[in-house]
Amino acid sequence: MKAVQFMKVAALSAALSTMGIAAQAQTVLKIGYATSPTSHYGVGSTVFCEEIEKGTQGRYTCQQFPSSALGGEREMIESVQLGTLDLVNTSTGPLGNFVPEVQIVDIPFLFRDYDHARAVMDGEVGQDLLNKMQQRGLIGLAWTENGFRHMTNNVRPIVQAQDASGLKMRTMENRVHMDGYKTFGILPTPMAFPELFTALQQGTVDGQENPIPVILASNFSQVQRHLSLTNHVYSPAVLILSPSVWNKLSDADKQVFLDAAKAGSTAQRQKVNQDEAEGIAKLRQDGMQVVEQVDGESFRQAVAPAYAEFANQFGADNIRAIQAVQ
Ligand code: EAX
Repeated sequence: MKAVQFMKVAALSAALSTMGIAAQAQTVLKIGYATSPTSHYGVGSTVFCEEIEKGTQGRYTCQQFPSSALGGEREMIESVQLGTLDLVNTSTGPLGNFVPEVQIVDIPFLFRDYDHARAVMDGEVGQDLLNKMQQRGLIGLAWTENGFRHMTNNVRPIVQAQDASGLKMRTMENRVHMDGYKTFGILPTPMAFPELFTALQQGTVDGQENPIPVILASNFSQVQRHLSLTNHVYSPAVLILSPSVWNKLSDADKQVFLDAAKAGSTAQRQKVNQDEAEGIAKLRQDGMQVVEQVDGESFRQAVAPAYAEFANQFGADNIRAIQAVQ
């Protein structure tokens, strides 16, 4: 009797441990981002998830939390650092609060165009910054993209810097942006992204600034009348993994994750390109008044004096090195 019972227990525990191994063999990673599943962040994250699933033969899969379901970008980065969230695909907006060196890429009018920005982020400067993240408990897998930012507001069309003067604008929780935008005369109001739509709706702020893909995905045309293609700052984004996951990966799996992040980045940037090409007509249809010919020089002149402070903070050589990338 006793022997039979023992055998039963042994068989049961063997079965359980097999199940245990099976359950452990499939890890579901939680990934969060600010906008909808069909937005640029959704497209990039989905490709990343498909690629890690393929590359690890299904040992790693994702559960996606789009549309700020897990909070603002600052909160998501914090969660990834703590290991309560596995991945975040986030703009650099609040990232400088964790990795101060990253703020250099948030300087207004630093990048000439998409080709320049992508070359810098995928080159030595970008790689250095990814390495810096590692020292702060964040594994930067690859630079993705949010896009060049443009201003929207409910007061007047912005053609030159002076038109922005006196407007109360929501900004990201980003010192460099705030310092830069003050030179345009804007009254910067830092706020987490999930609060933004309501703030615009209720008139807590006059306006905001974001790339076309975000303006589209967030239906800002419902609550903002004017859009000006100011291109005043490039908004990089990055796919960040928690060290608690990274440290458990084999070398081969690490490579799969890095390659998947690259593929995700390519897809995300393609979606940004597509939104830039098709989105403005859509926003016009939705009733926005669009200023395409902005006096960029007036903005550049306004921000020029702030470059002395940026040079102090980040090093004139480092800024010049970014500007020199072809
Ligand atoms: O990353 O906060 C912002 O305005 C960001 O551009 C948005 O969360 C997408």
